[in-house]
Amino acid sequence: MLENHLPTADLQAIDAEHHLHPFTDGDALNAKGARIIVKGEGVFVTDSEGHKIIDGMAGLWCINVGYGREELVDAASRQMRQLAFYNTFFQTSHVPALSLAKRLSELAPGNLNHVFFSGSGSDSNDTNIRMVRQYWALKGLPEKNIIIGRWNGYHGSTIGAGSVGGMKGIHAQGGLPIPNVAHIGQPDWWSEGDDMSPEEFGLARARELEAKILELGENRVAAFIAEPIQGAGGVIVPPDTYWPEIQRICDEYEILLIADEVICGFGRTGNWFGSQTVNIRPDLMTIAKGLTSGYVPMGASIVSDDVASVINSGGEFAHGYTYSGHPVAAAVALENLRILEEEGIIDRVRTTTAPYLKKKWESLSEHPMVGEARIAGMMASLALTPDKASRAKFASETGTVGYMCRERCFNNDLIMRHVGDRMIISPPLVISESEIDLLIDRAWQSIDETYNAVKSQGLWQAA
Ligand code: PXG
Repeated sequence: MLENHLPTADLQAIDAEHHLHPFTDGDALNAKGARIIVKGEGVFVTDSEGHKIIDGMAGLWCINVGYGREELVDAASRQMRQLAFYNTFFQTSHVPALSLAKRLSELAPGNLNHVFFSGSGSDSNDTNIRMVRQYWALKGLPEKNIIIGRWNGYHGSTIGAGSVGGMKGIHAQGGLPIPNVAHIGQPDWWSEGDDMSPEEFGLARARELEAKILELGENRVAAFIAEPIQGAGGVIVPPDTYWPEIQRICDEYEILLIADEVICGFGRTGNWFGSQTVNIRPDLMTIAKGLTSGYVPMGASIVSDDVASVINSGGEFAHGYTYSGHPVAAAVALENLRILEEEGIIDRVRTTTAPYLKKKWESLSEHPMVGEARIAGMMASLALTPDKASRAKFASETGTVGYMCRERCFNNDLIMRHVGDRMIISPPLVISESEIDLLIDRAWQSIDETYNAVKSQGLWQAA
């Protein structure tokens, strides 16, 4: 193999010396050494030792059109030559940003016709927090400022986004949550549904929103934020009863609905947006990741005619980012959207590859250690369990078995992540049927190796 880099050990030493990693136990990683990824092609990445790994996570839920797309490279370089940067603050605009805003308005459902650009999903959710509060303030209701999120929901890790998210580990560090944020339970039937049917549980969890609104007062609640299908929380696909009831409650109590589409957007669930898959009518949508297929950073909020007209009528909205609508990012996004559309990638996901993956993925539940196998389009999860019938958790600390499985996947050249003792995938949308077969073979082998290790290490015990 041709190498254009230092030996792995040297790269790891530099990384350990100077690079602080996100969401990482630094000392533990530095003792072990990071795996260094040097190349991406299609649905595969290659590490510095030459292992070709199938990327079951699409980078980080983002590389929807796959690695190595020359069209995106060309779009970026063309735009850099033409106009590498200009801002959109002081009464100026530029062709890539306005064109992308128009295109997103066409693609987004309903009356979502206005786009506020940012650099990431976290930024966009911070924008949303400020925008919904400003919306109600401009309508003369400044007290209607509480945002309700969900425990185990993920909306990013800035102070605002981390606050409306429901990850307790994030709240525990750095003085979160901000004031006027509340949380309700997640629709995770497998772990929390007890003796209810999934349908009953879906309704019960949706009605927690109503109860919370009544507890806080309708005049205090600005918005509800949720992912159509939770991603980072473990690919939690809600029961069918959940979303219709949430939509009813938002309508009835005049609560703005923020659909966080950072993962679900741009084809992940087999439609352009997860909101279409679960059939909801959000007032604001958060997007990032698949917007540019991760080639360059970009996020945005797509908001309704009503939200935009209220915000526009209120004088200056004192908010924005240097890179709001960055021309290079916008040019790449436009090209990425063209590829998704013209190659029929989302249609193929919906009609062909997602159904194929579903059949294969659900077959993994024949393994003795796999409880439920859940899937929506191209995002899927497995609950690992020592007892399927009772949906038992392992007696070991949560995540012990999941981590063992993740490590075995990595050794078997498959990137499959764990969230606690759930295994999750979210492959590039361009994955082919034969690549799905490879992914599933490696997943089964890794689960089986984990199972043998769990048994031999005395971990096959229910909590
Ligand atoms: N909303 C959702 C639904 C996300 O999944 C964000 C917002 C924040 O986006 P940025 O661009 O600020 O990271 C995300 C990000 C994981 C993992 O471990 C998931 C995300 C980010 C990092 C790790 O699954 N999602």
